[in-house]
Amino acid sequence: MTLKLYHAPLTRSVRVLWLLEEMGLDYELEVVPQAEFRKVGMSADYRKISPLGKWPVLLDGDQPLLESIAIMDYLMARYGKDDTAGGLHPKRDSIDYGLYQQWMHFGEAGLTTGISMLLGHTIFLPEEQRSPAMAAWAQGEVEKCFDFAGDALGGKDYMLGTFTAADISLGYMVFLLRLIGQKDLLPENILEYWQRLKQRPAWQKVKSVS
Ligand SMILES: N[C@@H](CCC(=O)N[C@@H](CS)C(=O)NCC(=O)O)C(=O)O
Repeated sequence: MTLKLYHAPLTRSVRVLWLLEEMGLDYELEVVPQAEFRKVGMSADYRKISPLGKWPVLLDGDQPLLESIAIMDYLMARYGKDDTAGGLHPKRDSIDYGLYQQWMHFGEAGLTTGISMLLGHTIFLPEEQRSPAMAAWAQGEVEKCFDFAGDALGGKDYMLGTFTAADISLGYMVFLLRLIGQKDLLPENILEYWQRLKQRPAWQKVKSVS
């Protein structure tokens, strides 16, 4: 097995790096420095493995794979220790697996529209093109989504009770919102959840790669 992760710190490739560490797999890491992120993303060489110029990309042998959640599912299915990938997901034929999939995908599919609009209209677009109305709408969407996640978390430590890969998916978005100064959109128990997540040994490794 030769796994190679193309990683851009702070981006969704954090999820894959975090999972590789949780699984204890061997992998190569190719890190793009923050300052070169845009330039490398547009380069013809990088576009050969990532046609949209995005991160993450996982190479398994010669095969490039895109989409952080799909890559996580793949790694656990192919290289997981047992039928729960060593406890990183519930058994596939259990009712909990449905709930696990819900949170796994909610972390990306459910949250991306609001978070992308928020990023665009508070950071990425030139100031004169930003719409305060769109930023306010996006904040409302993100807040609604995290109220839902916070209600479901309740007093539990993790979304399914015990730590699973779904916490990596959702946890990355909590990390991102804090990073962009939008922590006020998060309920108190989600902020506490993040404090727990960042104690994990695998997160220490993610944090050390920049
Ligand atoms: N749904 C994709 C999103 C990938 C994505 O948008 N990555 C961003 C960073 S988080 C990126 O590489 N952006 C660079 C660009 O669009 O130029 C995933 O989960 O992997």
